[in-house]
Amino acid sequence: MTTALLSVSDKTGILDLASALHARGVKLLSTGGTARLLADAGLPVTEVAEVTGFPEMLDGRVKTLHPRIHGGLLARRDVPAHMAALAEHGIGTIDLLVINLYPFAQATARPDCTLEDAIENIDIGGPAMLRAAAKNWADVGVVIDPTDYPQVLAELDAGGLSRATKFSLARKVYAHTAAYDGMITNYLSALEPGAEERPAAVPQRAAYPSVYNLQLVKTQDMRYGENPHQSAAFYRELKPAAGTLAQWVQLQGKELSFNNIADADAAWECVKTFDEPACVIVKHANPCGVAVGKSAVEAYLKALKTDPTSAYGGILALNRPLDAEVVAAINAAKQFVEVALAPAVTPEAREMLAAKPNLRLLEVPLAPGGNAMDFKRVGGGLLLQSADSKNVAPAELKVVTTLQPTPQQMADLLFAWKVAKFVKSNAIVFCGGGMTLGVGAGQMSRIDSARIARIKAGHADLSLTGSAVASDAFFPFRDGLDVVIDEGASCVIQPGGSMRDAEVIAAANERGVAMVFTGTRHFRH
Ligand code: 93A
Repeated sequence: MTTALLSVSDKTGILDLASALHARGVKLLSTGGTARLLADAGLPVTEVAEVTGFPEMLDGRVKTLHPRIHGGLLARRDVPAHMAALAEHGIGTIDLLVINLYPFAQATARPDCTLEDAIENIDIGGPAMLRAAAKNWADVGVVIDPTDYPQVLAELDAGGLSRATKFSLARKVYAHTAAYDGMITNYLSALEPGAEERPAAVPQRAAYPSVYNLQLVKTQDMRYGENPHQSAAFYRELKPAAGTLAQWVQLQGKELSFNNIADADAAWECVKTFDEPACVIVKHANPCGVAVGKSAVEAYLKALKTDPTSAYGGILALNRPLDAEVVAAINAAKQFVEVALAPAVTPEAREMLAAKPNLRLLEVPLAPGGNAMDFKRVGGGLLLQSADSKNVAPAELKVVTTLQPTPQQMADLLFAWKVAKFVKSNAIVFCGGGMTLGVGAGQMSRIDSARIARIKAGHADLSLTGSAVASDAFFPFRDGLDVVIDEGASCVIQPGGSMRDAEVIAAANERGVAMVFTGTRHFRH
């Protein structure tokens, strides 16, 4: 008979699994809390304490740490001496292990978590059993992820778990225990200095953000990285945050490349920030056209107008369903699209896009939220910061000039400000009528970004006269402001906060433009 040991902190779904195992003739072993739950539901269950001959002790710190458990997990069924040792000591094999660990992440996420709480939430016996079972993967199925329950049951019905399944379950285990120990390490090293000297029952705060929730699984090897001589893979978070790109479903097209994913992310993060129908076209990590409209197609046509040359081969994101009208507009414009992504693609649009087998088409669930953390690799280390999820609130806006922006100008300024956040610094973005008119990105000088934005508007036959302009960071001198006004800006939005704000405000007043401060900077590197 197959024996399963079930020991779970999060008991969601465990009763269903236990009943299903019982119905298939599997003998159930379990630790205290889990055993009680199964027994209360009328399932026959043997407590681990009965097997070990020891009660759970030391407040539960020692439950399963015993040769009668670890022998049953670690004995190789194909080594006669192992089986003889089990027989000699009256130890039964354990063939299936279902575990989820003490909730260390949830416990330490609570603001009132003390060092003592954190320490008591470090699971010892669970990881020991997991590592034992995963080491003996050929003989023991080991399950940590409830989404694997159905497959395990199906394979049991078909005669037993396959080697491939057991191996893949074991691989998941080591990723899991490594991440679990990693989050303990991160928690302890992020504590404020001297935490060990304070009473353990005093809530402890992290001195800096911790990466401890990051659990990654490799989902895709790529043909190459940013360049063909680089190798690359995509690692997806085990639980990506709502609204993030990683939840994409690819409907058609070639495999996504490294640059496709990076650019799709930039486009998605930007398009998500708009409530009204919006379209963002990205090239090399920068938006080369952003627009809002009454419909997806209107937004697309406006976004394309900003810089049709750069848009060729770009990544196109919509925050509304991609429909037949948008596809017809793409076809009419003869725009070559590398990747298109939207919360949904209508059946007509899918049919039309099937004629473009190279176009990678993605559906990404649109939901509020996003990444909590942002990372940047540097030589020998990792820079970690909370994500730039700040959206300026109306109360934070300060008109600093004698001239007040009109409601239309204010709408254009806020649109430009949203876009500037997604343009590499130094960012200068000219907008008007719900679309970008010129985007100057990634220059070492703000003045050059302004000039480039003007040049781009010229190429697209767009006039900057009367436009609204956003600058991702303050103007350190009046010269940058003078350039954008020379190019045609009638109103400006910027963080403010320069030593020479007075000089810059005086310049705006002198030249008769309205200027708004946001108090927030949006550098993006
Ligand atoms: O305190 S422990 O590290 N010592 C153990 O021997 C042990 N064995 C299983 N924690 C241990 N567990 C964990 O108990 C499991 O990983 C699981 O998270 C939890 C289930 O306990 P219960 O069934 O009593 O609710």
